[in-house]
Amino acid sequence: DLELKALADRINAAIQPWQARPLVPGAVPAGETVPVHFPADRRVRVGEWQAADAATVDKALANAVAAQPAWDAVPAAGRARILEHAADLLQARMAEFMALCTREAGKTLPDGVAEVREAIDFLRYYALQARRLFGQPEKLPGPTGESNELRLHGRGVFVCISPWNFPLAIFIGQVAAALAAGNSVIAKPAEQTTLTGFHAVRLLHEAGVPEDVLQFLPGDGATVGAALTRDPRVAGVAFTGSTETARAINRALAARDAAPIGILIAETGGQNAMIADSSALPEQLVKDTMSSAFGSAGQRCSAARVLFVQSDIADKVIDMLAGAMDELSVGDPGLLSTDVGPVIDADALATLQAHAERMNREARLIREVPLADHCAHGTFFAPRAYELKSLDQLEREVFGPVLHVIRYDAADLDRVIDQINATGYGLTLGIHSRIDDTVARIASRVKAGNCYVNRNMIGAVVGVQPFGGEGLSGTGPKAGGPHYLARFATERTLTINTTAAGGNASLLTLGD
Ligand code: UN1
Repeated sequence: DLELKALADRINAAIQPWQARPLVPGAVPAGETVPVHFPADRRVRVGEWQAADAATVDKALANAVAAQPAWDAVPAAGRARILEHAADLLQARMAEFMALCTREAGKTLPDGVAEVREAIDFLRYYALQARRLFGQPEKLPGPTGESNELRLHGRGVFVCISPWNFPLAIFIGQVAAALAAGNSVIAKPAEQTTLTGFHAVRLLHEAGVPEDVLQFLPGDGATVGAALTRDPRVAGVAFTGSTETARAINRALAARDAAPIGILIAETGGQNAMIADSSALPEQLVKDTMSSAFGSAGQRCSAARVLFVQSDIADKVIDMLAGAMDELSVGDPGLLSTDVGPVIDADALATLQAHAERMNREARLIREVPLADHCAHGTFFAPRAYELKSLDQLEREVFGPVLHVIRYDAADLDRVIDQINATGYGLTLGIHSRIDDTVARIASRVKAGNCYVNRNMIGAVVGVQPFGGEGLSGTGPKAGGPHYLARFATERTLTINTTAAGGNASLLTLGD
């Protein structure tokens, strides 16, 4: 594909020293400088960024408080137009943002395209929802002589803490929703993908978001994240990342004495299963399992971690999986031929290696994809698949290109369902079966936010497949769904006695 090849060449030529810093009007940031290296070759320096110091965090909060009422007073259509303008700018700068995703996060080119497209979808979708929900007050029927209406307003200052695995899409999704609802926003990117976040914020400013309404605070969770979430000026936090961090944020919000009760919108991890019975079409099952487990180097919270396969077809499916894994190309994410790029950093690699060491002792290795020599300079983890006896052998979410396969007998399907539910997570679920009753039984009993039947189990489409989990996987509401925006808002009911002496009719125009 010539067009994609030209794009790839531009992206690979774009090895420039990117820079990022806090974006806080009136502050003179004095934090330390952090270098950024290409995950596929740590010898390549991609850029550097300056972390926010405590005084900059404080100034950002003061700015955000001061700026919010005027932003909330902008009609929803005005806020929506700015987000739509940002979507147009992003479309025009696709190659630049793909380059950032590849160089900073190690994303493959197809993943980079998907990333930019999803960010654009979030901007347009939340703009649409803002017009629908915030455009007009909702008139509510009531007794004669009274008028009742419901209006939505921004809650105040919203902090958006985003993950490195979708450095543009989820970053922009959270920020766009909080802005659309009339909040001022402080965006704290994942440290690993600060450069991408910085350029996204600059683009939103260029589209028309005032600089004090959207501020950018790079830094680590302990310094910047914790300072924000314990501050009484913060009305709410949108967070995507680990379950442990979500709990810590929840505790910090709750511990703020004399502060408004803060709300948390969290999307966290999963222990996602694919269940395949003997009626599954093996070719389709293997293709969908491969993309769900190894796509994006398994670094999606939606990824398939466990394949439960009915014993009757297990040997055949495992053979086919091993064969498909032999075809995987692991390497430079800037090459069009690459299927699996590096993992995000040395910590992620060490965690995966420790898991593999345990699995090598306790499980049967189905396949390990050998790494080419050039992978030695990057944080590459060889994709692998293991056969386990039981789901209990997995302690926690394994965030990388590792698939675990477990056989089950037809009579044990209910036990499989119970085991999946017993993990406490409830994010994605895959079902491969041609038997409608089986599909219905599994889908109705497994607690999972997103259930996919006879297809892969990643890549939820904004506005069409609202995404998010339950239990240990998150609080909801679902990102890219019709209820997400309302959670960023507070509701105000206005009730007027229209028969009162002197009449309050003039009030009816309040706020219009
Ligand atoms: C995440 O990986 O943090 O459906 C969540 C999908 C993506 C998952 C995003 N929207 O695969």
